[in-house]
Amino acid sequence: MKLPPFILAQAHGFFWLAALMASVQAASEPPPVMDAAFKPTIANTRPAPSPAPAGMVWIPGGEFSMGTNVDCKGMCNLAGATQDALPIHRVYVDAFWMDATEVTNAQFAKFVDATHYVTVAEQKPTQAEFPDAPPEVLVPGSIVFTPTPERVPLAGFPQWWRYQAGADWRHPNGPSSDLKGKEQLPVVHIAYEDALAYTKWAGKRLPTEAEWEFAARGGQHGKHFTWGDELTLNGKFQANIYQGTFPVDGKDSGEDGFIGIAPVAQYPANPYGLHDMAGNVWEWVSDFYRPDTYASQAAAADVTRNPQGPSSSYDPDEPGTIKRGNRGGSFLCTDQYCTRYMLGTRGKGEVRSSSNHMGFRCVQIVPQ
Ligand SMILES: [Ca+2]
Ligand SMILES: [Cu+2]
Repeated sequence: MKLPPFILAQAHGFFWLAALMASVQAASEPPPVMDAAFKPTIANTRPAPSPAPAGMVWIPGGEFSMGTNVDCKGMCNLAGATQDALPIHRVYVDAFWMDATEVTNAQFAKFVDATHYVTVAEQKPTQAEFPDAPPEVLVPGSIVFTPTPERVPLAGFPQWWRYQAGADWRHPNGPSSDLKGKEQLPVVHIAYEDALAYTKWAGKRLPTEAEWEFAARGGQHGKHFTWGDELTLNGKFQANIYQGTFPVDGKDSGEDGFIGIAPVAQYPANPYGLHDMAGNVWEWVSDFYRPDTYASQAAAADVTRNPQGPSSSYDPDEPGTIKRGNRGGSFLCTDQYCTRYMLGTRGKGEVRSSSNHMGFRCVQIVPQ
């Protein structure tokens, strides 16, 4: 019997996609622990050292309210989808530099030219890693968005992803695709260890989840978006997400200016000078994922200082997998289904999985 390729995709941790977008906790779960209201961000006042590292902007650090109480029951009909972002709690992070944009194909190519690094998607999966997979499906590849011919139910196992043999960062849609004209698009098909390898080569590191959210909020507090509380500003989209009937072929209207991934920095920066902290591609953060991280932090201290995340991961939707945080949402996010372009919402990714909406950006630490 020949098993369909998605069996491998599942083995690859594909369920993180389902988990990301499906309900996180049953509606019958008790309400979250006491949820303090948002309080103003108290940014550090230390001026930015100079010169700034190329392509990076200064994030002053400080104390802020982390999390979101956006009405998750109304969020794309996914009850409880943002329970893991509660309670809102106070966190302090030190100052750091952050890439103004997601890492581009051109930047990642320099890294690979210099190091001959081979990403996870380019490696043949081993029988040891996937003992139950038939040998013929153990081929290098990655997960690629595949629009459906017709409307499909936006629940259960997502039908708009396929495990594509030969898909990797150089071949974002499979072997016949390439990067011509895509130099300034964010690199995708990046697993966690791929992002980590790049950051080490660049003398940088991945942001923690708290650093990422502090930076995304741009010194403001309690907003749904960096630009305000409405999805559009003066009728104009401020991020590359998805408009039209999701995920039907030909139905992404591209009203925001882009169908599919956009080159970096096509939308106004947030107050700290960061582009695309909402939409375009998901970004890895360094923390292990647990849905109860915020509850633990809130219970342990009035202000959690420089949190590094829990010491191991746990995702009730997919126990036994190892997951790290993903932030910002992607060009496939839509208010019909998944609005994780909203500030404070959280995503998660199985560390050896990659897809054509998964990228990253780096931070660089300065002596405090
Ligand atoms: Ca778009
Ligand atoms: Cu989304």
